[in-house]
Parts: sequence; C-alpha cells; structure tokens
Amino acid sequence: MFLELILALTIIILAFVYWNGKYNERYWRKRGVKFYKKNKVLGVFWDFLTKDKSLSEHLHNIYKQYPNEPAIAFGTLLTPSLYIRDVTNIQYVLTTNFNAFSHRGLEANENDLLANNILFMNGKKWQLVRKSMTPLFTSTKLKSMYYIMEKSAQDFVGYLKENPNLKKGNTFNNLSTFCSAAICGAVFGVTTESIFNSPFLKMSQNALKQTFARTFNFTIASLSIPLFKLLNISLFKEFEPFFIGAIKQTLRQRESENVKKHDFADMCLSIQSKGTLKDSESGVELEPTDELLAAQAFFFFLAGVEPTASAMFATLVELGRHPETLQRLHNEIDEAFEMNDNKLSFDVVVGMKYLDMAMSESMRLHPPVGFLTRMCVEDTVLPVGNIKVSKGTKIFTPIFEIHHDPKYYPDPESFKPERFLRENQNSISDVLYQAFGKGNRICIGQRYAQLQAKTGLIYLLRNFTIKTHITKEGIKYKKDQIALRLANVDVEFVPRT
Ligand code: HEM
Ligand SMILES: *[C@@H]1O[C@H](CO)[C@@H](O)[C@H](O)[C@H]1NC(C)=O
Ligand SMILES: *[C@@H]1O[C@H](CO)[C@@H](O)[C@H](O)[C@H]1NC(C)=O
Ligand SMILES: *[C@@H]1O[C@H](CO)[C@@H](O)[C@H](O)[C@H]1NC(C)=O
Ligand SMILES: CC(=O)N[C@H]1CO[C@H](CO)[C@@H](O)[C@@H]1O
Repeated sequence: MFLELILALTIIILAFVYWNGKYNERYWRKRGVKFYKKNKVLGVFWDFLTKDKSLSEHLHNIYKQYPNEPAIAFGTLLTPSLYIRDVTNIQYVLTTNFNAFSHRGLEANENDLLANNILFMNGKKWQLVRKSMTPLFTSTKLKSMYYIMEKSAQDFVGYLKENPNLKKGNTFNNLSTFCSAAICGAVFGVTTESIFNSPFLKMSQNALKQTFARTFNFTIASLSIPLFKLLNISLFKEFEPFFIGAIKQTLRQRESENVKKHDFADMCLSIQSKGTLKDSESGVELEPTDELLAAQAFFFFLAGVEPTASAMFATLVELGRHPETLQRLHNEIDEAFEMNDNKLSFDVVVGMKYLDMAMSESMRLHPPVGFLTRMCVEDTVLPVGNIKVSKGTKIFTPIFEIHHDPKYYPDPESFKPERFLRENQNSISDVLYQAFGKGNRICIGQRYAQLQAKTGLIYLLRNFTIKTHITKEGIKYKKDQIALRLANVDVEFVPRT
C-alpha cells in the first residue's frame, strides 16, 4: 500500500515535471523569447538549490551566456519568469511603466505578521505604508540620528581596542554588531548598557543564519505565490514573540514618558494617533496596529544589519587590497577630525567625498543585493524586442551584471573610486548604478544606510588601518538567495600609531 502510494506520487511528479517543462518552453517560444533550458521547471532556482553559490551568480551566468538577447525566460513552475538584460527594458520595468510592474513578486501569508512590511506589500497598501514611513528618513531626522550612530561607532572602536582577539576573524559578524547597535539606538531609541549584549543582536544574528528550512521556505516564496499560499508558509513566525513584544513595550513606554525623541517610536505614535490609514481614491484602508508597525521595524532592523554590514565589509576588503586608496581615505578622515576639533557632525560626514566614492565603488563591485524582482500586474510590451508580458509574469532585473559589464564600466573588475568623481559621473547614467535599486520601490533606507556605514567606517579608519586576508581558495560569495556577501576573506584591524 505504502509502496504503491510512493510509486503513484513519483509518477505524478514526473508527469508534472515533463508537462510543465514543455509548457514553459512553448509559452516563451510563442513569444519569441529565448528559454533557459538547463532546468525547464525550476530554472536558476534548480542551480541555486543544487550548487554552493548565491542565486545572483547563477543569473550572472545567464547574462553572459546570452549576450545578444534583450531578455531570457526561465521556468519557475507555473509562473512565467523573465530575466531582463537590456537596459532600456530594465528602465521600462523599474521606472517608465512602473504601474504595470508595481508588485515585487512576493506576497506574505496573512498569519506571518512580521512579513507584512513594505518589502512584501503591494498595491495601495504598499503605497499607504511607504508614504507613512518616508518621514523617518528626512535629512532632519537623519541629522538627529547621527549622534546616536556616532556613539555606537565610538563604543565599537573601544570594544575592539579592549578585546584584541576580536580584531581578526569573523569581522563581518563584528560589523553586524555595530550595525545592530546603531540601528537600535538611532531608529528605535533602544540603548542598552552594553550594545554588544543586546537581545536584538542575538535575534539578528539568529535571523542571519541560513538554514535548510529558511532556504526552502524562501525559495517557495519566490518560485510561486499560489504554492506559497497553499502551503501556508511563514517566513518570520519564530521572531514574533520577541520582536512584536519589544516594539509594543517601546511604544507603550514612550507613550507614558511623554517626551519626544523624534525617532521611529515617536513616528509610530503619531501615525496611531491619526487613526486608520486611508487612500481616498480607492477607499483602501489600513489599521496602523502595533503589529503592522512592528513588521516595518523588523524589516528596517534586518536591512540595517545585513546589507549595511555587507557594504561596510566589502569597502574594508577593497581598501585593504588597495593601499593608495586606503591612504587617501585615511588622509581625508584625519583632516576632517583635525579641522573640526575632533568632533564630527552629520554635515562633515556627508561632505566627505572620497569616502563616498570608495563606498560607491565597493558597492558597485559587490552590491549587497545582486538583483531586483517585480511582477507584472497589467499586460504590456517591453520596447526592445517587442516582448509581450502578461499579468502575473515574474521579472528579474540584474544589478551585479550591469555593475560588471565592460560596456558600462570599462575594466569592470578593477577597484577605481575615481569612476565616481563628479566630473566622471556623466558617463554613469542613472540606470547603470543600482546598489539600492531603482524607481518608486527604491530602497527607502538608502541615505540612512550610507550614513550608518560611513560613520562606522570613519571611526574604524581613524583608529585602525586595515589588512585584507584572502584564503587559499580565493574570494567568493556566500550561498544566499538575495544577498551577495563576500566569503573566504577577512579583514584585520591594526591599531594606527
Ligand atoms: C547598504 C545597505 C542597503 C542596501 C544595499 C539596500 C538595498 C536595497 C535594495 C536593492 C532594495 C530593492 C529596491 C528595488 O526593488 O528597487 C531595497 C529595498 C528596501 N530597503 Fe534597502 N538596502 C539597504 C539598507 C536598508 C536600510 C537600512 C533600510 C531601513 C532602515 C532599508 C529599507 C528598505 C525597504 C523598506 C525596502 C523596500 C522598499 C519598497 O519596496 O518600497 N534598506 N533595499
Ligand atoms: C579613536 O579615534 C578618535 C578620534 O581621534 C578618538 O577620539 C578616540 O579616543 C579613539 N578611540 C579609542 C578607543 O581610542
Ligand atoms: C496558516 O497557518 C496558521 C498557523 O501558522 C493558521 O493560524 C492559519 O489559520 C493558517 N491559514 C490557512 C489559510 O490555512
Ligand atoms: C517554514 O514554513 C513552515 C510552514 O509555515 C513553518 O512551519 C516553518 O516554521 C517555516 N520555517 C522557518 C525556518 O521559518
Ligand atoms: C560582538 C561580536 O559579534 N563579537 C564577535 C567578533 O568576532 C569574534 C570572532 O573572531 C567573535 O568571537 C565575537 O563574538
């Protein structure tokens, strides 16, 4: 009986795989689009599941394999998926025809409370929440957050000095500690006595661990929304008790204290005091519950830690390999301290040009997020190649590949901050730099992340110089579905004399 069941199931699966592969191939042949045949059912996701590489690197292989195609299709079960190569088409999807591609291609299940955040939201709800969170990232707000970040950076340097054994080995982890402390303090107004012992840090380090179950759940989320819904998969359930609890506690405490700190908690209270969020045009309404606000905070927190630490790490790795750049940056930083009586401000940090160039170039070479996704919500036609795209089609657009294409960045593998000199900027058109995405769904935390990363880098480089150690196997990227994080390499902090 059991054996027969297994046999029947195997036959059904094989029949589905055969039929689905044919179906996907035919679907795209009719539209005149080249189809990635290596796995006709799961496309690059098959490569991702079976190889020790980031998903981005598999997309990169397709990019190189089809140099003359405006777009390449691949199988993702029943969802048609299109990987767009041509820059005009990319611009069409991300900006020109945003209305047809306003969806990220992910949707959260209802009971997964912390996934109910801007990244996963779509349509009018996305618009309502994005609009209500935008005031957190104005220059005035960032200015008031700067001093809290600076304090975290100083504490971090002190911590490294007191614990010499930490100056080498798993530096990424230690950078994520700084990021966690900075965002907890700056955005949530949570400052504990020792920033290195905070429960938030423990949670973020746990959340950063890649386990099989997480990879599996997230792969289903990006492969097929219907299947994701059917299996009722949750992504962040395990963090609910701690995180929602922490946000509730912060909000209630702030309410009772009745002091203004102009941070996330204050903004939440002000949103809640105004009541239901409404879109007058469509009549869509959304209640700003503690849970909804906690979900936004949760994603801000994850984003403030993982990709921000990746950007800092990539910058340090490149600086350690390029002594002249490092020296120039040391000079810029030392001068800034000397000209400002050892007391930096938001304006001084934002005005440091060479730091900005070095970071931009590091994020060009190693963008912490390697590609973007969208889903088509209105039938349309991509201008280059005249490709018909139907509602429901999942779209992937390259970041890493554009950043490494010699057509756009001559000698793309070399680290050259000078590419980002103002006078050279004209050659880098807007679509060609996408470390923070593009269009209406561009990273809401871009300026925040840059400020936090720069503040950390400034204090680290004021007190230390850098040595980059690459292992025998050579630099590579960690296996990850979204992130591009450097592996097989570490950075050592050497005290400056
Ligand atoms: C260096 C660090 C960071 C990098 C490289 C980064 C990169 C990105 C990218 C590539 C996207 C997708 C944009 C698109 O689809 O066009 C994104 C979206 C987003 N990021 Fe970031 N991010 C960083 C830090 C942050 C921080 C610190 C926050 C919050 C405090 C944040 C909040 C968000 C949100 C809410 C979205 C979704 C926006 C939407 O769908 O409307 N990110 N980020
Ligand atoms: C790091 O450098 C800053 C700026 O010169 C200095 O004020 C600070 O004392 C140094 N930190 C430590 C822990 O030595
Ligand atoms: C999904 O699972 C949750 C428990 O994790 C449950 O509360 C909810 O009712 C389920 N939803 C559906 C539609 O089955
Ligand atoms: C994956 O999804 C299942 C089904 O909702 C859930 O029970 C499980 O906890 C999830 N795993 C992780 C690591 O989130
Ligand atoms: C606070 C923190 O994350 N510290 C870590 C720094 O890296 C070392 C490994 O070299 C860890 O042992 C520390 O826990």
